[in-house]
Amino acid sequence: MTRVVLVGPPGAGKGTQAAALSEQLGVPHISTGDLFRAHIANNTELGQDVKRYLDSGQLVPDEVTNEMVRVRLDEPDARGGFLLDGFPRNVGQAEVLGKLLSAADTPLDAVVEFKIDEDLVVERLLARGRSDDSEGVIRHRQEVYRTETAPLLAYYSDLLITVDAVGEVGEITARVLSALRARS
Ligand code: B4P
Repeated sequence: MTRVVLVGPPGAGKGTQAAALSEQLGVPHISTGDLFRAHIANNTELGQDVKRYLDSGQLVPDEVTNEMVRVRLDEPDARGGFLLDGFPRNVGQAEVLGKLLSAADTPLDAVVEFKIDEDLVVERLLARGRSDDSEGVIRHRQEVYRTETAPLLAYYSDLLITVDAVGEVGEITARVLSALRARS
């Protein structure tokens, strides 16, 4: 199981779990959110372009996101597998990913959904306090998740593994690993 997508509402713990899972599975953690934030921190042209989307909790336009991911997946460390965290985030992005992977004859192995109650994550995110973690922006990101990202669950129904994302970080990692092993 080396080509895995993580899906879940904002603050479900995708980034937290991806860090642990990447070590266990020996594949790189590729987070579109982290890639965008690195561009913003380095004040690149792309960073200047995407900052307003992150600050308001909107999705960055697909053409920008898809191209950034295409370049990242082409790097040598991603050729043997990856954990994609936060991408795809809508069906259009999923279609682009499908084409990229089928051109390389490297299909996805699994899509892991982190299931958690929306109100629980608001507390977590407010405690984290990132610049896009104000209550209004969090609620907007949740709405974007429901309308844009949740349809991916049906799109990926054949590959979908749903994991309860409530509990200790280590417990949740163990749940994901055992669900991935059960499928392979
Ligand atoms: P992301 O960076 O993907 O942010 P996220 O969904 O809010 O975070 P995640 O679910 O990874 O939560 P985390 O582990 O950090 O996206 C940010 C923005 O980037 C988007 O709004 C959008 O603008 C843009 N973007 C990203 N990808 C895009 C795409 N494909 N297309 C277009 N735009 C895109 O955990 C959150 C908090 O919970 C942390 O403080 C953590 O410590 C805590 N936590 C984690 N697990 C816990 C547990 N088990 N118990 C208690 N607390 C826990």
